[in-house]
Amino acid sequence: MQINSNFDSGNIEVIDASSPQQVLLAIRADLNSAHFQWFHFQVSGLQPGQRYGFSLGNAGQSSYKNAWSGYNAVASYDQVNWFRVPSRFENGALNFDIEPLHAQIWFAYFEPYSRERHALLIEDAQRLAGAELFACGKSIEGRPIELLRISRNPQAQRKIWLIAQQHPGEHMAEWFMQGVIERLQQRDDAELNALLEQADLYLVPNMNPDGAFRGHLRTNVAGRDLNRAWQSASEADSPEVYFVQQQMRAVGVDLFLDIHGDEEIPHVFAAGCEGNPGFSSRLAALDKEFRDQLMAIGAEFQTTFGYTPDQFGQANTTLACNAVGLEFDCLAFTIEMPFKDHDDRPNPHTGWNGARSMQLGKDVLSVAAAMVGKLR
Ligand code: GEM
Ligand code: ZN
Repeated sequence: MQINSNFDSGNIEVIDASSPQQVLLAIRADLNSAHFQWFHFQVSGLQPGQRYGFSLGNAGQSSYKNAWSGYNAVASYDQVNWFRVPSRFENGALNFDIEPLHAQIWFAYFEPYSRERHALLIEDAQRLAGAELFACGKSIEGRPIELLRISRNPQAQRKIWLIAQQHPGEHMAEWFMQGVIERLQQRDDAELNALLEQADLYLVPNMNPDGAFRGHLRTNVAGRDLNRAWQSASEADSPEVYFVQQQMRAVGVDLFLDIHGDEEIPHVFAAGCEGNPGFSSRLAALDKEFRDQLMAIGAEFQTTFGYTPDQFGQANTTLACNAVGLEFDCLAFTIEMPFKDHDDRPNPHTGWNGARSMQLGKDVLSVAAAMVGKLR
């Protein structure tokens, strides 16, 4: 049996693989950071039908150690079809067993979104969705931070921004963006065409390519949490945020969505910028309407569970949602998808996954279309 994680978004360290029924593993921390939770590794040389047991022994010291209860690991024999493997968090370790159907299998914290798939997405956006590569920043390790613009009407007044995967382990975020870009390829979509009559879309499908490639959970390679860098971004240690902020200031923002994943809460939800000092009754009404509209169209979304709303004036403005909402006096959300499942409509076989993330991206465009005329 061989265990490998030396690949795009791979993360595992083998502690002791001498016993196939109790393979002892550990998750590696993000570079220059203590954060860890994301794992992704390949096991080959398996005997189909024999039972194998895997134990992530340091799960209890991970960034969100309470998130392992109720969590089931994802697995795939082909890296396309991913399914959940019953997992147990016990004695500080995440344990799961399998009697594999094939000689090799991949395990991950969530359905991975690869750099190869990202490159294809950027290509399809330009070739099939009419996007232009409006600008391109660079991560610390020199990977591109693509800013795509979809502009179908030169007179369009509104600027709608979506950025994704500031936290590199939250792979559901770029799946969401693939849903957005797939829908933009539909030219007979009346709702979408109405949106694009009034607004240009600015999309950053992946804010943290270095962290995604390295199998990080939370930070870039300088160890910075990009979603705490929006008041102090620098070209040295957070060029990813620095670049996007520059572009936002040049273009303007009328609606901002920051796409994330959440380790603990088994539901899809949104966090707004209600704690901002400038959070007016206008923005409060738009915030409520956005949520109500997303529920009304039957999206996998809910408003019962989520983060505790910030008290007025208590927002942490180092976060993108709050920083952008404040600076541009605009409607702004952090959109959160679960690493577990959306328990309002559970799917025990897959849990929350890439396809459901994509559908949410498509649904959010419908709400943007319904609200574009009210953003200012
Ligand atoms: C979260 S955003 C946290 C927002 N909290 C409140 N109370 N609004 C983060 O960056 O910690 C997003 C995420 O990591 O998914
Ligand atoms: Zn996040």
